[in-house]
Amino acid sequence: MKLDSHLILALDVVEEKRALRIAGEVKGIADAIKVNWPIILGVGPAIITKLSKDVEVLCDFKIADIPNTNRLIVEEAFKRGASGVIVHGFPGEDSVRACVDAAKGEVFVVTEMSHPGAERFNAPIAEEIARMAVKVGATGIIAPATRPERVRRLREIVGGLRIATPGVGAQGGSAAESIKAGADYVIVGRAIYEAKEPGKEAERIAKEMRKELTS
Ligand code: O7M
Repeated sequence: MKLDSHLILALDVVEEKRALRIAGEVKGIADAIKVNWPIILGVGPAIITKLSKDVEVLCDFKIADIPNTNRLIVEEAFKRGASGVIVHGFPGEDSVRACVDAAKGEVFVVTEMSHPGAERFNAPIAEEIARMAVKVGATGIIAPATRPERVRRLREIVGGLRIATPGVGAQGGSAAESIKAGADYVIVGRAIYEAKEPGKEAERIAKEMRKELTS
C-alpha cells in the first residue's frame, strides 16, 4: 500500500451510493480505503472490487478463526481485489501464519484495540502479539490512536513494520499525536464520512500529519 498522505479512510457506511460518493471525494487523498462488515453486509462484497479500481482496499475482517477458515477468508478477499487484510492476533501463531501464507498482499495484525474495553483482555497480550506479527512476517500491526504511549511502545517492538492507528476523531485520538508516536497511517472513519465535505476533512487531517512529519 502506498504511504503518501498517511491516511486510511474507514468507510463504515451501508449504502452503496453514499459509499461511492464519499470514496470519490477522498480519491487521491487517502492512501487506502478500509472496508469492514457494515459495508460488506450492507452493500455486498462486490464493493471491494468496485472500490479497488480507484484506490487500494484494506479488508478489515478482523479474521480470528482456525488456520483453514482464515485461509479461505483471505483468499476470497484478495480474489475480489483487496490490497491487504486485517487479522486478529489472539487466535495464535498458526492462525496468523495461515493468513500471511495465503495473502496476495499485505497483512496487518491487530495488537491492542482503541476502545476502553480493550484494556481488560486485549492490552495485556498486545506486546506478545506484536512480537508474533514480526515473527510470522506480517506487513504491520494495528495499534490504538487513543493511547499514543502504547503506539510508542509497540513501535519499539515491531521495528520497521508498518503501524496503522484507528481511534482518531470520534474516539478522541489525534492524528498528529499518532504520527509523533510512530504510526505510519491513521485510520479515520466518522470524522471524515460524517463531515459535510469529506474530501476537505480528509485533506485537513492529511495536512495535520504532513506538518507533524516535517516539523
Ligand atoms: O473513526 P471511527 O471511530 O469512526 O472508526 C474507526 C474505524 O477503525 C472503525 O472501522 C473500527 O472498526 C476500526 N478500528 C477501531 O476503531 N479500533 C480498533 O482498535 C481497531 C480498528 C480497526 O480498524 O481494526 C483493524
